[in-house]
Parts: sequence; structure tokens; C-alpha cells
Amino acid sequence: MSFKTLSLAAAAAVAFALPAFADSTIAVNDAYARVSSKMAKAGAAFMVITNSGAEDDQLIGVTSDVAKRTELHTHKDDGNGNMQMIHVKEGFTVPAGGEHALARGGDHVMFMGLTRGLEHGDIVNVTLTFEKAGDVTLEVPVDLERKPDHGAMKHGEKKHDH
Ligand SMILES: [Cu+2]
Repeated sequence: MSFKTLSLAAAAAVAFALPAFADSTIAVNDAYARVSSKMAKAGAAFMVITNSGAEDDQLIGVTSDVAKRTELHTHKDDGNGNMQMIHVKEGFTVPAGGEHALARGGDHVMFMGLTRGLEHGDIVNVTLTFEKAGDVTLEVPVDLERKPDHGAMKHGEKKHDH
């Protein structure tokens, strides 16, 4: 299953090797990356992806220049109030005429096995692969000052205030 997913992603990456910025129906706004510390071995990136096309598109893969592996992740409550991170192999749907937000506490791009330390203001090169729009390459700034704000809290997410 995961082999098949990988193969499809690789095939898509080859098929859409030429970037199509001008005509792309996909736009990415408000992208930023975070690490918990300079020594961190993992980090994450967040953004809002909009789809101006007439058809839904699917974010199916991601690569970066800062990690051994870059994956699409989400958070899920394990039922005991603990948030677990899960690799989402099928990726995320970006609805036609709509948007899909990658936000703290929810869906995110995960950098696993950072190959260099990231500091505030550094730039991470990230390539998102969409089923229809192909590759979209971004320069994502590392922002360690950003507070988890707009949209980060999803309804349905339990908050435990004591
Ligand atoms: Cu993650």
C-alpha cells in the first residue's frame, strides 16, 4: 500500500516536472515553518492552500531541502485527550473554489530528520505535489514568533482547561 502510494507520487512528480505557476489553479498563502529549537530533529510547516479551479485537487506529496523525509501529517485525538501525529498517505483535498488550511493542531507538512538547524528567518524550499496542478514550489520562511492563531483551533477539538 505504501509502496503503491510512493510510486504514484513519484510518477506524478516526474509527469509534472515543469512548474506551471502562471496558469496554476493552486495558490499558497501565509506559509511558515517552525521548529521547537535549534537542535530539533523535526519541524513543521503551515499554510493556506486555495484552489481557484473548477475541480477539486488533491495534495498528494511534499518534498523539502531541509529534511531526510518530508511528509503530510495530521493530528488526531487518541480518545484520551492526547494528540497523535499521523502520516496521511492519501494527502489532503483542496476543494474547487475553496481552500484547505494546514494549521497548528491540524494538518501540516512534517520535516523528519532535519539535515540542518533552522533559525528564525531561514528559508525552506518546499515542493508540494498536486494530483492535477502538479508541482508547486514555495520558499517558506522559518517563523518562530508566530502564535497559533486564526483557524488553528478546530471545532470538535477538546480543550482541557483546569
Ligand atoms: Cu507531524
